[in-house]
Amino acid sequence: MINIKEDEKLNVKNHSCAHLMAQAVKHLYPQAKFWVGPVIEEGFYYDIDLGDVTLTDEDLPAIEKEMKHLAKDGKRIVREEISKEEALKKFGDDPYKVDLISRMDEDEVTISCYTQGDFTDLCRGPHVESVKELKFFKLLKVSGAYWKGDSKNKMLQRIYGVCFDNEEDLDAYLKELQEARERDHRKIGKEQELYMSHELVGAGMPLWLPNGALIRKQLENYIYEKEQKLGYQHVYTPCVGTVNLYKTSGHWDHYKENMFPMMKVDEEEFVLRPMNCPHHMLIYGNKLHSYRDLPIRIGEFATDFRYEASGAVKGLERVRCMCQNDAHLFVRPDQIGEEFKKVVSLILDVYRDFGIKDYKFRLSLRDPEDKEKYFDDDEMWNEAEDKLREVLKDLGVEYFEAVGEAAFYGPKLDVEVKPAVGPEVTLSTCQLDFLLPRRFELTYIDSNGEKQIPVVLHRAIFGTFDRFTAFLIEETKGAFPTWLSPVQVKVIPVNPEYQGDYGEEINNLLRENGIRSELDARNEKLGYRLREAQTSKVPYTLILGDQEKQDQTISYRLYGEKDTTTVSKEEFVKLITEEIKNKSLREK
Ligand code: TSB
Ligand code: ZN
Repeated sequence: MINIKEDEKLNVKNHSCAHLMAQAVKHLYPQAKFWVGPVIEEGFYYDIDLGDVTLTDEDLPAIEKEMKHLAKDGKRIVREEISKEEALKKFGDDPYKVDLISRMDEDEVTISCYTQGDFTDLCRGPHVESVKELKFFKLLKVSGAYWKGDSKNKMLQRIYGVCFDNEEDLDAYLKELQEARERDHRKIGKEQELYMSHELVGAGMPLWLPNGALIRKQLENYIYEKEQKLGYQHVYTPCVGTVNLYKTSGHWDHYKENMFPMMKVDEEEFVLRPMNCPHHMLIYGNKLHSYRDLPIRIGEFATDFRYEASGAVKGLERVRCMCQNDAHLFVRPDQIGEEFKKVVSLILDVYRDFGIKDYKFRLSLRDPEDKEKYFDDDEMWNEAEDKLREVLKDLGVEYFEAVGEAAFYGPKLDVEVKPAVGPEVTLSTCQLDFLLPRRFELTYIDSNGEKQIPVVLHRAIFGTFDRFTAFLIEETKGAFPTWLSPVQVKVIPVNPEYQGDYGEEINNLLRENGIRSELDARNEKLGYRLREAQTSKVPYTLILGDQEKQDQTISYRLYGEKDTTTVSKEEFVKLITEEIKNKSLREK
């Protein structure tokens, strides 16, 4: 999808279109006061105070109509520079503008304004020459947005729109947008009853429904098995810790704003944990380790709580209660490269299994000019960063470097993906850490009998089950591969009166073989039942008529296909069992 903000010409056009929209809103709602109207990746928006009026999407066509009318009028957009005093005089009765003006840099002596006909707005510009150039636009939606993004402030109305050079581009974009909305995991999550939210539980606290829970369980089993084979040891630890635990780890000082507030129980002060590293450090420290024991890999499917701004919370993708597919790997410095390579290989392996192709590796490094910001051990940093690069080169992995983006405690590698709607997010992560083992005074005994400090690799392959599931829903558009589908087979007797018993027999046979099958012998028309199976995206629909019953066969139709194939019932069990065992992907 095109990034409008980054396209120089479209950026200007969209900005001008935001002004045109504001002008139209002012005509229709004279009480309107305007806050900011920036260009974004998807077009533009304007935050508006309409007093007591709350807009809905149904109000947008009237605003669009007024915009078209104004655009036809063809007024020129004229720039003017005025002094701060003049600006304050001109916009003195508008608290939003006064706020903007007073926050401008001291050395900004003049302020630019843009006027088109009867509408003037403060703005840096640039703009198109005349509103006449704004022909192909569309207002997309309206939503509430707190002034300055702060929930203590007044709720303003945010109208989103987009503007293009011609009709074709606009149509193509709207079509893409529609497709993205169709793929949005929040929409599919609701349709397929994968998860829900409830205000009584709280924002960003999803409840996994049976269908979603089934998918998650498959993911857990899948990655657990892989990790076990790779020598991980899985643990269970509580999702709270004392404030002292997080003071020891440093999170209390450096991560507090992302944490839920402290709660007191008797004399102990607890926090809901935002990360699991401290617990795993304690497990490592529970016994003595020799250099021969390393690497030690402690894994956990661990629930964490993080404060995410209410505006940032999004479906399963950005939650406040999440479950990480976490592990902490304790290694000797000489093992960093090898262990890191194993983690990256595991990421690649998993992405291959899920058919994920569209992702970027980002290697976050220290800014050598700004060493203050980082854990102080030059040699360690240089060696580690070189090693990470070397591993990525060895594996033939393409990546980009983000200098200055490393954590205080070490460099890291993240995998970035693009959701259907909204900015990129991180799925997998692997972070090197020189510091935490020191804070917890962790050691191992080297070959000379001396105490040494291990290095830790924090890694999450799925990231969290929440975010990974959100991504998977969007990747597959809800048509999951058979091994992950909550319902794998729908058995439909053509006429339940005549083939209902055969349907039941087949359904039982499949269930006995561990296949998630459901019988639809409702007294509904065949077409209706077939259509319903289709919209639920179940991979296999079995259609059983007289012929099938007589021959003891099965006719099946794959999701998204029209043809049916007839096989013996034994053959069908065999083919679907193989497919599930191999975790085969569906054709796209
Ligand atoms: C990997 N201590 C490390 C861990 O050992 C850690 O917590 N890293 S993290 O902060 O990067 O989080 C791990 C992963 O959780 C991220 O890569 C991301 O995929 C996922 N994640 C982070 N925040 C959220 C959130 N609010 N909702 C859903 N998933 C999230
Ligand atoms: Zn960690």
